[in-house]
Amino acid sequence: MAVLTILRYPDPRLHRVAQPVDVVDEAVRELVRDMAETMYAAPGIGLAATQVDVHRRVVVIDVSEARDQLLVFVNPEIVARSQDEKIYEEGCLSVPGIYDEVSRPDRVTVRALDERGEPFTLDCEGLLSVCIQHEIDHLDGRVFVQYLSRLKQSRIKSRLQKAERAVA
Ligand code: QAP
Ligand code: CO
Repeated sequence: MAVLTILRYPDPRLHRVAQPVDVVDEAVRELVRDMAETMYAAPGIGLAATQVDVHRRVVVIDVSEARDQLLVFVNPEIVARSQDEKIYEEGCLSVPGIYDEVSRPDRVTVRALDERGEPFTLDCEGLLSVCIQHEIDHLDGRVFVQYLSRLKQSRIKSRLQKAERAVA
């Protein structure tokens, strides 16, 4: 097990499109374990492989209060979304310290493989719905700040670049 390095916006590698996993083998399960350890250590509620510079379609989520309900999604796909949208204040481990409102479909149905390669379908609402949509966006190379105005995006970029220089 290992805590992996999380890429920080505006790293261009966050905009790469992840490739589907063809076999859920031991290497994929090791990636899942490392991603879970990284997410819990952060701490965060969701992490996509893209954020740890692995461009494969793998997501881990735990929105439980007790942090003991890990959800693993390999090759996740949204197969249905509600017409009505909801606004939620989002953050991201790749955009530390920045939170802003994003509107997304209120409910989604997701199809994916679990860590054994077994297909499952999950109806998601509330925080889980926001989180899985946010994480699938990462796999498609999209970061939540891209839903904000150009002005906000450039402010966030300079803030994070300044913070990067301060630690360097
Ligand atoms: C995505 O985000 C998400 O800025 C997961 O300083 C967020 O785990 C989905 C975090 C909100 C739905 C709603 C962010 C930790 C964690 C930070 C996270 C930070 C430390 C973000
Ligand atoms: Co994120």
